[in-house]
Amino acid sequence: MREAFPNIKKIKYEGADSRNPLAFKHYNADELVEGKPMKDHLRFACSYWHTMRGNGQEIFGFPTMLRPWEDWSTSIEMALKRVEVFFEFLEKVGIDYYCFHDRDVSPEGATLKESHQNFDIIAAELKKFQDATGKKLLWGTAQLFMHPRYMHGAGTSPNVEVFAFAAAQVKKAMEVTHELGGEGYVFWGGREGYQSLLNTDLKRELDHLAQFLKMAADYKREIGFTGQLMIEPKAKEPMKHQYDTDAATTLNFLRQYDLLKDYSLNLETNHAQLAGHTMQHDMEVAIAADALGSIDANMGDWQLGWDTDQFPTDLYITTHTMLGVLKMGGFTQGGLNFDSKVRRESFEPEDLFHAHIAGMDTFARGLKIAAKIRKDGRIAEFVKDRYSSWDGELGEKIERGEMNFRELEEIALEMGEVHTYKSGRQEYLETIFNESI
Ligand code: XLS
Ligand code: NI
Ligand code: NI
Repeated sequence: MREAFPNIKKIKYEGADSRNPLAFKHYNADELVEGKPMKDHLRFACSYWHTMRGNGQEIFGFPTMLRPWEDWSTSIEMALKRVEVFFEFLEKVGIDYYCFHDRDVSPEGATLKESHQNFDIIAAELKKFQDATGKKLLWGTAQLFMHPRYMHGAGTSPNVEVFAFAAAQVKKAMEVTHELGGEGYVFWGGREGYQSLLNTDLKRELDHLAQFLKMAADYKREIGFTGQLMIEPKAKEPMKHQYDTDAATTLNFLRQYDLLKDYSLNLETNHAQLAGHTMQHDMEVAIAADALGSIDANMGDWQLGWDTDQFPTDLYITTHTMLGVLKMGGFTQGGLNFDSKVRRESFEPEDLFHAHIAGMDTFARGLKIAAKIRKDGRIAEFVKDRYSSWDGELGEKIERGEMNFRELEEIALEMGEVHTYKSGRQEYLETIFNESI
């Protein structure tokens, strides 16, 4: 096949002074940060759905994307051709990992059996290109939200036949992810929620979802798949309410059903924002529970209440994100998956490169700034000092669970009043943060 991006060569690092739009200014894959190459800190992944299947269509407008290799059909031939284009893209942009849904890469057939067969053909092609290029699968997933059969949910459907169908689809997607050496498997419950509580048995739906996830974890063990299983929280859209609302809600669900041993979280920046949080907040919550598996890197727009999936170009967000990643000691099987799409006005093939370069450079800077803040140490030192009263005998005894209310009352009566207060110094800390940028 003729190259899909004939005018674009492999993107190189040229440094901050470069004016070449098709070069990295900050992402220098092998440059060491805190003793580790940037590419191993960041572990970028490209999402097949946005990059290969996004056509720019939205509710008020027809497709806008110019994709010379596309016939926009659902034929197997087209699906095979897309794989080739995708790997050319990965090679040229210098991204080592990718993520997919079963139905992004291969067309749905007339029956489940036919869908499985289509998927096998494409999986073999993906394997061939992985072997030839050394590119790897970060995670796979099953698309359980587009087809009308899932209108009422998949694992939470009121229709048991749909539940069975969804289980079969996940089983197959997990097998293929395993065959392709995937490092993870994600559950994003786009339809696992409700539009109205008038027609919903919430308790029963949550019980079913837990059963679904339990069977998935059992099957993972059965086939010897060693990738991590992850839930991707999202508050809403397409449903009015989604059960995996945010990190804290999802962790509570996993704990309640004893699933925390098998599942971690795949957090998405835009989803944290939809829940009314920052990504930094959801990351802190997940890290505190030792359950941050991977990240869908993008960003939303604070003026809009939906999942705009923009490429992450906000330095504050990428810096906070990388501070969290460094704090937890880096990814193991996770990475930064660009669950991001070009704006429908950015319709040329070349825009796919500009968008990924923008996201990669912004994350590279976020990483360097985060490392600088850590090296500077003033913020960490401040936080440590803020809690220093707990480092004395009283604090240690309380933390060890060796005190009771009666004893504390005695101490408080003796004190008469609290006399030592320290400022929170928020503005001072924000200035240190800004100095590092
Ligand atoms: C949608 C989700 C989806 C998941 C994978 O909002 O982000 O793309 O990442 O199903
Ligand atoms: Ni996502
Ligand atoms: Ni999303």
